[in-house]
Amino acid sequence: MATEEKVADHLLTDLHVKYIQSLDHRKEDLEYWLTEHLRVSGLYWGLTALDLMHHRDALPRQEVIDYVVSLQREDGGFGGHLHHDSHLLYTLSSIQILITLDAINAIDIDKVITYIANRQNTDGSFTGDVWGEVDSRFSFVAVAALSLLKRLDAIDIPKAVEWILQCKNYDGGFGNRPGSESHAGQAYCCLGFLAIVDGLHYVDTDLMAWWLCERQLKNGGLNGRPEKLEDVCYSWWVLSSLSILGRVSWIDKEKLISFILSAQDPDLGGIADRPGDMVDVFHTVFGVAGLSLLGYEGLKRVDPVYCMSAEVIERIGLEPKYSLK
Ligand code: GRG
Repeated sequence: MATEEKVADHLLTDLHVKYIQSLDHRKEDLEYWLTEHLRVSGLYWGLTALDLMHHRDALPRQEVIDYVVSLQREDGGFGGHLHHDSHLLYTLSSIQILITLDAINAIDIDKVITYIANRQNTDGSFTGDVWGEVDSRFSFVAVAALSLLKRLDAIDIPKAVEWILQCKNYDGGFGNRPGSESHAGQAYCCLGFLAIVDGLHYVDTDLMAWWLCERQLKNGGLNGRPEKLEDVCYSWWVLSSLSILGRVSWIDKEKLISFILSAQDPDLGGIADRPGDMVDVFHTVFGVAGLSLLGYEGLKRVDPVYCMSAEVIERIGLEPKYSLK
């Protein structure tokens, strides 16, 4: 846990690498078992943080590939861990890991495309799994995964756009369903979705960027919606959205950098939601990715839509379709 007395003023890369490497060996921690259902997303967060810090090889490549391949189910989707049911969230994480490791051909790609396409409803929305929860997160996840696999043709894009636009609110933000409150996590999903399908012209850029930059609090941290606490993960959800809109300059970068750095554990590595709290790999990746968007020295450039290193996105030949100002 970070202490108030000891606050790091730079990114503790070596400690973060060791912290991420240690995560698969913490079987005595209750948290290890409580997070089993999202293990593959944890792996994607850890690998992405390592990649951005130039340490992609700090995890055993072949072991990671074999594990991810073993998660593909008969329906073509991926579960969060061995023998878990398929879900779109874990399907995207699996694809992101395999593409980062240049091993996407290790899986049955046609089957995964069928799984994703089957998640689309007739109104254009997507369910996360066969049980039917609908959320704008799942629309983003579907198009992100299909575009990484170059198979956007597998779904009805105009219908998907029509549904996402119903999630847009009068304040410029987006909710998780039509009529739901604007939230920064959904801003990222809906903007990322629109960037991928060439639909950013549907957004009132200045109105939305204003709502997003109002998320910065006096201590430099960002919150996810009005009257809420700051949290390091919004350094990603808010900043990636501002980056897609070309408006990162609308927030105070130095104050945000200091806030993220102050949430590091100066002894054991990892980044927490806010200074003094316990670290976890979710806040570690989104802290590091946020710093990358802020141009923090020594980090690889992150792609603001896919949350993977820009180098990987370029390697697979995807053109950035958003402003990177
Ligand atoms: C490829 C990076 C990537 C993501 C995949 C799953 C997903 C797509 C996006 C999630 C977007 C989202 C909804 C993020 C918010 C996560 C979060 C911290 C939710 C907490 O919500 P509340 O209501 O917190 O508990 P607040 O801060 O509003 O009090």
